[in-house]
Parts: sequence; C-alpha cells; structure tokens
Amino acid sequence: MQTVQRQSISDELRDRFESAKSVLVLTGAGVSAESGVPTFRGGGNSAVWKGMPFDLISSARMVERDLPRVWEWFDYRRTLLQPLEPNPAHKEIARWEKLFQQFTLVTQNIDGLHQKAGSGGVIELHGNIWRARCVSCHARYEILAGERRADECVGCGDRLRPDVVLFGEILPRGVFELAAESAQECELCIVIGTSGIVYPAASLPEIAKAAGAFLCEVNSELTAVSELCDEVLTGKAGEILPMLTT
Ligand code: BJW
Repeated sequence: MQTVQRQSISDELRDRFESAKSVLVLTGAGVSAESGVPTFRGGGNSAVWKGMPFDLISSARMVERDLPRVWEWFDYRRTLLQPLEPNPAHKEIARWEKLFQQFTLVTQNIDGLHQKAGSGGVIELHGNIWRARCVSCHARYEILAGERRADECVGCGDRLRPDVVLFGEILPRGVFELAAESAQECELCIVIGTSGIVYPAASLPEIAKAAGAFLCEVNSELTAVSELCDEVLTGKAGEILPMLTT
C-alpha cells in the first residue's frame, strides 16, 4: 500500500487514469461532506438523532414499529438537504463520465447530489431520500422539494415509506448485481469518501481488486478499504479529485 499526500499523486495512477478504458467509482457520505451533508461515521457525523442511534432509526425494525417516527427523521433530513449544492468532487466525477469508454458510478448516498451535478446512470445502492415507496405494491413516488409528500399509495392505498435501504434490508433487486458486474470488469476502481464497513457495498472494491483492477482510495482518513488499495490519497475529495486531471 502506498500512502501519499494529496499533493503527490503517483505517476502510475496518472498513467492508469489516462489509459483506462473501464472505470468504476464507488462513493460514500464523505463525497457529500463538503456540500454540508453530515457523514454517518466520519467527522461531523449525525450518529444520534433525538437520542436514537442512526442504525436504530434507519432500520427495518423501526419501519415496522414506528413508521411516522422514521418519516419524521427523513423529512427532517430532506429539509437539511434541500438548499445544498454539489461540491467540486461531485462535479469532477460528473466530468469523468465523458473521459472513459466504460464508466460506472456506484453510490451509497441517498442525497441525489451526483445527479444534481450532472452524473447520469448512477447506480444507487441504498435508494434515494427524494422518493417514497409503497410498503405493499412497491410503487415509487418522487418527493418534490418544498412540497407535502403523500402518506398513502394512489394505487393500493397502503402506507408509503422512504425508498431507502435501511439496516437489515435487502438492496433493490438487480442493483448490487449490476454494480458487481462493473467491479468485475473495471481496470481502475476509485473508492471515495466511504468508511467501507457497510456490506454489500464494501465488497465492490474487494471484487474489483480480486479481478485485477488497480484500486485507489480517496478519503480524509484511513479506512477498512485502505489496506487493500494500491494507492491511498488522504485528504478532502473536493480537493484531490480535480488533481487527477491536472
Ligand atoms: C471524507 C470527507 C471528505 C469525510 N473527503 N472523505 C457482512 C458482514 C457484516 C455485516 C453485514 C454483512 N452483510 C450485511 C451485513 C449487515 C449490514 C452491514 O453491513 N452492517 C455493518 C455496519 C456491519 N448490511 C445491511 O444490513 C445491508 N443489507 C443487506 O446486506 O441485506 C442482506 C441481508 C439482510 C438481512 C440479513 C442478512 C443479509 C443494507 C445496508 C444499508 C445501509 N443503509 C445506510 C442507511 C441509509 C438510510 C439513511 O441514510 O438513514 O446507508 S447505513 C449508512 O452507512 C448509509 C450509508 O450509505 C452507509 C455507508 O456509509 P458511508 O457512506 O461509508 O459513510 P460513513 O459516514 O461511514 O463514512 C464517511 C467517510 O467519508 C469516512 O471514512 C470519512 O473519513 C470520509 N470523509 N469527509 C473525503 N471531505
């Protein structure tokens, strides 16, 4: 493992970035931190809300027990997110899409900031906070900023819940498989702003590495993924990512 300061990106990484045909980027909460979105575990986290740890309030168990409380938590977070804008890291990743023959962006984030920055075809492993889903028929509804969200499904009348993958829930059908396929095929895998401890997302760098990809991490601190990486760039994503193309 080569740990470098953000100012010193290796020639090997630059070469690989220039010549790669297929690239996979995996992002986590850290990529949105510079936009003002709290992370779960890193600095500035929001690990507790109204006395409840987030892995309890954001859990399948809580949806069964107290859905209104879960909505209260998600409504509150959408209000925080509404005025926030993509930062240089989101914008840089959106630019990368055009640089490679095959480019896959996989995010664990639910904030929609990659799309707001112009990224297309984003694979959202954990859903999106700007959507609701029927607990029975799984119909999905967009939640518009500043507008009152619906409580019930128009189709079947059952309750709506956030269209987000909570702890103990299974990822949407086919979504992880799609991401894993890209991990299997990529030449370069860049893991940005994730603590790399939540599975199955955390297995994507492992899959990429096992299949022969060059693995690079960009994070403000060392993580569970760092040891596996060929190169670790330590610092803020919004500062480091633009350096890869300059
Ligand atoms: C910066 C920065 C800057 C800061 N620049 N960097 C295998 C082993 C062990 C456990 C499991 C396993 N397989 C499944 C599990 C269980 C569980 C799990 O992984 N638990 C672990 C925590 C131990 N996984 C699940 O439950 C998943 N479901 C599943 O596997 O289904 C199958 C199944 C079901 C039941 C039984 C058995 C199997 C679902 C996981 C869903 C996760 N959902 C959440 C909440 C979403 C809703 C909400 O927002 O409330 O998703 S959890 C939370 O963590 C959120 C995130 O997407 C996810 C990942 O967090 P992330 O993005 O890494 O953020 P942080 O905060 O952890 O890290 C931020 C990083 O940024 C830090 O490293 C900072 O340093 C860095 N940083 N500023 C660069 N400027």
